[in-house]
Amino acid sequence: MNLYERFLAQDARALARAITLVEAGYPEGQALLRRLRGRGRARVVGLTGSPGAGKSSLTDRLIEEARRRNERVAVLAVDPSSPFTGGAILGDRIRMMRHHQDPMVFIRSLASRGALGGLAGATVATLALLEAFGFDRIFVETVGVGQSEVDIARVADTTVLVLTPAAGDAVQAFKAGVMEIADVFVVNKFDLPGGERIVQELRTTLELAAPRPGGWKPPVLTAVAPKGEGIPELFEAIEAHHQHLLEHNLLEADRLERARFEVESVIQEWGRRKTREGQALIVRVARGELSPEEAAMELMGLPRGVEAK
Ligand SMILES: Nc1nc2c(ncn2[C@@H]2O[C@H](COP(=O)(O)OP(=O)(O)O)[C@@H](O)[C@H]2O)c(=O)[nH]1
Ligand SMILES: [Mg+2]
Repeated sequence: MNLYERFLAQDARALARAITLVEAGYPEGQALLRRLRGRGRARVVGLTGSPGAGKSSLTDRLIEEARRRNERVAVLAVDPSSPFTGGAILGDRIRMMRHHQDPMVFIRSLASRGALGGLAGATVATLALLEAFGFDRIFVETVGVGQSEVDIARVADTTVLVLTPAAGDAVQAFKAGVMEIADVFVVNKFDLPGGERIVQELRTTLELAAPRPGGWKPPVLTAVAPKGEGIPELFEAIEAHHQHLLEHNLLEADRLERARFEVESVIQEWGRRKTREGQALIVRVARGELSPEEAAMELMGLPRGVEAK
């Protein structure tokens, strides 16, 4: 059997191999993706927040909750901070280790920038593979508040922002504009002092925020991940948001946004590569001999005088 057939036959190793090919940007991966894209449909839940906020610990508990509901679950841990399989991802793996024995749970990390659309592109492509494989739910864990290279809110149906009582965490979120993009807020490490104050700050800020599509009111929840406290409530909030998307016909808009993000990622990565290759043109821009637009047109192989609109 070839890879495509093994994939369709539900061979988990074929899925892992397919992701590796896509992540590395090999044409074989692209070809496979083309045949599989559009199959299946999962509820995609993004978890974002500062390193150490408890995203992996929460995900571990959310997997448990999803399994209790008989869902087939995939987890994608994306680490934009390290080009190699670094410490953060190792920690993610350890925190979710107990699920590795469960054939209905698939855990995978991504850190490579090899794919055509960089790490962001690889993330969306991997989501397509996971959906095609038949997962009901996909959790995407990504580091970074706001400025993350993987703009999780644009690829997930529901975005969960994980905060902690640590001073400055919420302030940072307000600044980075994450307040506008998260659908559910959770103050994890609620066993530490200062939790109640953060919850109040968040609620006040959210009341003043601009209305959301369909009038969604983002809830602010609390959790103590290692003890499993607040997990059923968090899962319910994620489900309520999904229900809201369904009722207001917002899911299709999410998918359009994901496709737009993927195309943008390819263009961006392509631009980056071309710019690196076109050193001679860059030098001429620096000298004032060429305008940046002229250099860009040349790098893209477009005739001069044609403006990118
Ligand atoms: N006290 C406390 N510690 C927690 C809680 N959740 C996670 N941790 C710890 O915080 C550290 C970072 O957690 P992790 O899930 O790896 O965070 P991530 O970097 O956001 O994925 C680990 O040592 C966890 O055991 C919590 O609710 N309370
Ligand atoms: Mg983690």
